[in-house]
Amino acid sequence: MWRVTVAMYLAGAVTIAATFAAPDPDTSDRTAMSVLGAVSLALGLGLLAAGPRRVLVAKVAPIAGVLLLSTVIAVARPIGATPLFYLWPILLAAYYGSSRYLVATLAVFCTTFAAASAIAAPSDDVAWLLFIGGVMSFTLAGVVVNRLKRRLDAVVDELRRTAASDPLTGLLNRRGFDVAFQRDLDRARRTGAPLSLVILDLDHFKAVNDRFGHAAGDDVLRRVGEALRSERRAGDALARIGGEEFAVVLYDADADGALRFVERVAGSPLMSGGPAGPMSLSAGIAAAEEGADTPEGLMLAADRALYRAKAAGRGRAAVHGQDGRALAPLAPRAAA
Ligand code: GH3
Ligand code: MG
Ligand code: MG
Repeated sequence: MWRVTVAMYLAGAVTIAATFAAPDPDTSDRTAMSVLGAVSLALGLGLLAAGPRRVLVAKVAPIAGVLLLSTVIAVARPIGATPLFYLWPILLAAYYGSSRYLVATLAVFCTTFAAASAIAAPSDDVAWLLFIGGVMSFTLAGVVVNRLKRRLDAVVDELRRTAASDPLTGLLNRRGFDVAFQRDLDRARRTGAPLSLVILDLDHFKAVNDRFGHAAGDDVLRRVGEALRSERRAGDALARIGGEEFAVVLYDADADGALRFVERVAGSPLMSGGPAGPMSLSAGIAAAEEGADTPEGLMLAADRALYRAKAAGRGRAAVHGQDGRALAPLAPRAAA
C-alpha cells in the first residue's frame, strides 16, 4: 500500500515534467505546474522517508492526491486530459480504504473538481463534459473496486479460517493447532506460567465404526469435541490432530491440572450418551519445563505417555516423566 502510494506521487511528478515536452498552445502555466510537480515529488519522497505508516498512507495520501490534482486543473492551460489522473487516488482509496473513506474521497473529488473546472475554464463546454464524464466514471470505478475488495477480504478470511479448522468437529486441525501451540508456548515463556499438552485417543474406536457404522463414529467424534469444549478454560487450544486423536494445550496448568481436565472430559455425559454407549479414552500428558520445551519435544513426550497409557490397558492417563506413578484411571460415567 505504501509503495504504491509513493509510486503514485513520484509518477505524478514525472508525468507533469513529461507534459512540458508535449506541444503546448499556452505556456503561461509552466511556473505553477513546475511548483505542483515539485510538491508531488516532495510528497512522494516524504512518504518514502516516513516509512509505511498506515494513517498517512490509507487516510491522508488519497485525499491529498485528489486535492493536488484539483489544484493542477485550476492552474493548467488548457486542462487537456488532466482529469484522467483522478483515477489514481480514487483507486487507491477504493482498494485500501474503508467504504466510508472512499465516500469522503469521492465527495472531495466532486466538489474540488467542480471548483477547479469553474476556475480553469468557466465557459468551456468541453471542460464541463469532462467534469460530468469524470465524476460518473471514476465514482463507478471506485465503488466497484471497493466492493470487489470487500468480497476478496471476506473470502480470504473464510479461507484462513477453514484452512485451520477441522470440518467434522469445528476444532482446530493440525495446521491451526501448530500455530496456536507455538503462540501459547511463547506466551508461557514470557509470563513464566506453567503449560501442559494433552493428547487424547479414543479406545477401540475402529470397533465403533465396524459395529455401528461410520456415521455413528462421526457422531462420537463430534461429541468428544463438545466435551472438550465444555471442559476447557476460555483460550485453551483444542484440536483434532488425527482420525480419533485430539490435542489440547492447557495454558497456566501443570500436569496435575491437566490430569483433572482429562478426568472431567472422560466423565462428561457427552462421552456416554452417544450411539455407541460409554466411550473409553486414553491420554498422554506432558508439562513444559521452565522455558526449555519445543512443540515437537512436547508432542513426542505426550505421545510416549499416551503409548504407556494404552499399553497399561487403556482407559487411563499417563504423565510424561512420572513413570513410577500409578496411572490414573479415566472412567466414563454411566449414561443417565
Ligand atoms: P486403540 O484403542 O489402539 O486406539 O484402537 P483404535 O481402534 O481406536 O485405533 P486405530 O488406530 O486402530 O483405529 C482408528 C480408527 O479411527 C480407524 C478409522 O476407521 C477411524 N477413523 C479415523 N478417522 C475417522 C473419521 O473421520 N470418522 C470415523 N467415523 N472414523 C474415523
Ligand atoms: Mg484409538
Ligand atoms: Mg489413534
